Amino acid sequence: MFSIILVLLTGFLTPAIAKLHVHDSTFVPDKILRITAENITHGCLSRYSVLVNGTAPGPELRFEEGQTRWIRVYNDMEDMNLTMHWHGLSIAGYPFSDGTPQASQWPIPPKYYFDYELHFQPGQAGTYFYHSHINFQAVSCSGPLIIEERTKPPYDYDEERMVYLSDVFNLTDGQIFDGLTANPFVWSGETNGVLINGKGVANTVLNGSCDLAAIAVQPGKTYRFRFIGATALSLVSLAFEGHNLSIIEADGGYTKPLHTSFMQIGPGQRFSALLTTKTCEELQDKLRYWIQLETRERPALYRGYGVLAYSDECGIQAPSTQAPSTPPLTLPNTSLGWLDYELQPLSPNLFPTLKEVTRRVTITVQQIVNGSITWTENGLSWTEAFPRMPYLVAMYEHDKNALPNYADAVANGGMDNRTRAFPAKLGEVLEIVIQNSGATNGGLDVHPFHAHGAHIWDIGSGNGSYDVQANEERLKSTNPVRRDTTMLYRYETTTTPGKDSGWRAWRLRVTEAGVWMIHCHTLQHMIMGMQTVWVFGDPSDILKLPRPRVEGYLTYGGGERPFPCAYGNATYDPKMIHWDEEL
Ligand SMILES: *[C@@H]1O[C@H](CO)[C@@H](O)[C@H](O)[C@H]1NC(C)=O
Ligand SMILES: *[C@@H]1O[C@H](CO)[C@@H](O)[C@H](O)[C@H]1NC(C)=O
Ligand SMILES: *[C@@H]1O[C@H](CO)[C@@H](O)[C@H](O)[C@H]1NC(C)=O
Ligand SMILES: *[C@@H]1O[C@H](CO)[C@@H](O)[C@H](O)[C@H]1NC(C)=O
Ligand SMILES: *[C@@H]1O[C@H](CO)[C@@H](O)[C@H](O)[C@H]1NC(C)=O
Ligand SMILES: *[C@@H]1O[C@H](CO)[C@@H](O)[C@H](O)[C@H]1NC(C)=O
Ligand SMILES: *[C@@H]1O[C@H](CO)[C@@H](O)[C@H](O)[C@H]1NC(C)=O
Ligand SMILES: *[C@@H]1O[C@H](CO)[C@@H](O)[C@H](O)[C@H]1NC(C)=O
Ligand SMILES: *[C@@H]1O[C@H](CO)[C@@H](O)[C@H](O)[C@H]1NC(C)=O
Ligand SMILES: *[C@@H]1O[C@H](CO)[C@@H](O)[C@H](O)[C@H]1NC(C)=O
Ligand SMILES: *[C@@H]1O[C@H](CO)[C@@H](O)[C@H](O)[C@H]1NC(C)=O
Ligand SMILES: [Cu+2]
Repeated sequence: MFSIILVLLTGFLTPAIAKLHVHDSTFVPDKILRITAENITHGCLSRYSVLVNGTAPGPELRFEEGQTRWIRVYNDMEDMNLTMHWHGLSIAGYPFSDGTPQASQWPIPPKYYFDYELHFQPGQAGTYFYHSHINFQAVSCSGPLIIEERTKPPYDYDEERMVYLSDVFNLTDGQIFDGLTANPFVWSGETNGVLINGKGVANTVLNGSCDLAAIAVQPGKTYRFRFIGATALSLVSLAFEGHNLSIIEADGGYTKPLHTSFMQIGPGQRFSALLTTKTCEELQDKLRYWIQLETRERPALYRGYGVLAYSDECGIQAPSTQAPSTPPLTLPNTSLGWLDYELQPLSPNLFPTLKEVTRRVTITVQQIVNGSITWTENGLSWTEAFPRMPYLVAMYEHDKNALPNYADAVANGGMDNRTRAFPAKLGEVLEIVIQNSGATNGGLDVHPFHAHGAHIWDIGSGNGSYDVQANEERLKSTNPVRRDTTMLYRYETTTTPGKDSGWRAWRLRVTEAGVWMIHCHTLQHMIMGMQTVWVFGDPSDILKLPRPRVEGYLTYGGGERPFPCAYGNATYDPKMIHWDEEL
């Protein structure tokens, strides 16, 4: 009897552990990111911030679709956890790589590192970014992530340029987090400045002492501008003096060209647009054109600038950059429903029709003001502090208390209250309606909603309550695009408490098994509870490998443990699964 068990055990364990890869010095990650917390000057303001390789934004990462790559992320901080999320990428099949703390993985403890294995599915070429998913870290701990096509992009252009937008706050991440979660509640303060490519002026008058972003261009060329909304809070309206744009990509998907004179970019959104520069003749004697940006939907308006700087090959002398004394451009007020029902995919995208929809889930969001201030989704909040362990880990632990109950969830409009998770079966076609409603004090806000895991088909937005038939009429003769972050607007600034007041709707084919999040991308709102967790597929769909192979992923790092560990440190080489070999 004993020997049978021994044979069974060794027969089971030995090959299993042998198939783990030791990431010792012979393992060379494709990219390395080192995360520190340091004092840095952003836009003339000194602040203690979380940085990637010592800078904000962090270094650009560039990969090709079809590749599988390893990115090592070192948490060099003394006292803070870390995860890294690859915003917009669909990485089903690589279950512990999505970087959501307490959803798909344990955070990386201080002085540990984690090797993220990422696969860039064909068809995903486009503009993304990476950012920490912990507390307020993403205000500075982020950087561009570009996926290139293996062959040629579908549009011709000469070169690329980046417009990476980020916020600067006076208070530190820790002060902001503490205030937002305190009773009485303390607000973070408004943004102190929106930077372009890490440059700009925080809350002071422009006077040249603080560098503006200068984006160098040459006459007579076509540029692909990549816009990345890495702001924490700011919904940004932005335009180029004397130049229009043609949008060709939204959130990693190519679109038919759409002409526009301005951009409106919320936290988490990305776009590409073509910009054709003027010829020497058209330039006449002007080599510098303002890029003007303004925040929207906040009590204070921040206005900032960058410069589109032409080279002087036309024989004109470039003047020094003088701050405009009055704004050169008039940017539009919030354009409600910007691009909705208008933007079209470049190629057919299998849009799920209303007939195909198997279930509608409405998430009503509401702010509860009662000393503390929290955001609720169908009456409940979700933050990292809620689950005892990450949902993916709980599934391996067979922790019945942590597994969402599908029947309960369906009976309760989509959410299982006990685990506060939204489970769905593979093959379902969901219609997800995010419904804005008046706060307990009547307030309303705007929210950039972001979906992890798979791109959704955006079916628009509107005032009041969602009306299926009315929206179906509006969708006629449109071709919805796939997105991962779209805006829930407000159509008035206050209303009756609890009254439906604006909606955003999506359709989603549930194909990617895993634990994914859908949340507002305003970092303050996330900390205040505006997040949901979705579990796609049954445990048998999600748990592709049995224990003990995944054991190293199941405990928060550090300490002695009987099994190999997937998190490494200065004295311990992690033992990891190479998921690409298993699929
Ligand atoms: C980040 O810094 C590390 C060393 O500090 C370096 O090895 C790595 O290449 C840098 N990463 C990028 C993407 O530049
Ligand atoms: C950052 O600056 C603050 C305020 O000047 C100072 O108290 C703190 O010690 C500095 N921290 C580091 C890590 O240099
Ligand atoms: C880091 O994460 C672990 C696991 O979730 C948690 O127990 C711990 O309190 C966190 N540490 C900090 C400093 O937030
Ligand atoms: C940030 O601090 C500066 C300098 O003290 C102050 O002028 C500004 O009003 C502050 N901004 C915010 C949004 O709190
Ligand atoms: C301009 O910059 C100087 C040098 O940093 C600073 O002392 C001054 O206060 C700034 N002026 C304004 C109006 O912001
Ligand atoms: C930009 O487009 C607007 C119409 O959308 C047009 O009125 C304007 O002349 C265009 N400007 C340039 C520089 O092409
Ligand atoms: C924006 O809205 C304000 C207030 O309704 C109005 O006064 C202003 O003219 C509007 N600006 C533009 C550019 O439409
Ligand atoms: C305030 O509202 C939150 C969210 O509904 C709730 O958890 C908390 O108990 C309430 N606090 C008080 C003092 O009513
Ligand atoms: C789930 O929680 C919400 C909000 O607290 C409540 O309204 C609802 O009745 C609960 N549903 C179930 C099935 O417990
Ligand atoms: C949205 O609907 C409310 C209630 O019907 C109305 O008061 C408000 O003017 C509408 N807002 C817009 C922008 O249409
Ligand atoms: C490094 O990791 C190993 C395995 O988790 C752990 O036993 C050890 O205590 C860690 N060392 C340090 C310095 O944290
Ligand atoms: Cu929000």
